[in-house]
Amino acid sequence: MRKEDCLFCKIVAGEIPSTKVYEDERVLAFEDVSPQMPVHTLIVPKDHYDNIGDGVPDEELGYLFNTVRKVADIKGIAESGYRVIVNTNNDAQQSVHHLHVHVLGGAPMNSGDP
Ligand code: IU
Repeated sequence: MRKEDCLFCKIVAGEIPSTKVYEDERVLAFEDVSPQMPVHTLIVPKDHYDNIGDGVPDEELGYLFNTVRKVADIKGIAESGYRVIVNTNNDAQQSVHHLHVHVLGGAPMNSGDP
């Protein structure tokens, strides 16, 4: 289900353009507009959840996280490695309140990197 005035719902609907990495009936992966690493892709469920604590069904979460592997393959970082981040609420500085997974990689990371 969609939420009014949600940026990522608008991206899912194609109302705001994005650089698509992967899409199927349940999820969309697109390039982060402000990449923190050479590879920085976001994966969102097409249905709206504010964050990981928003009653996301197990099956939805499983599907979302299995998409990480597909994105890593597409972006060519499956072997070299990558970091997966899900910022949740204020202390984590979640800025877009539509559940999303950051997939970061493409270069060696230190502990202070994103
Ligand atoms: P966060 O986990 O909520 O902090 O991450 C939101 C991300 O969404 C952040 O990395 C932004 O660069 C990214 N983003 C985007 O890709 N397109 C946009 O129009 C906006 C934010 I606003």
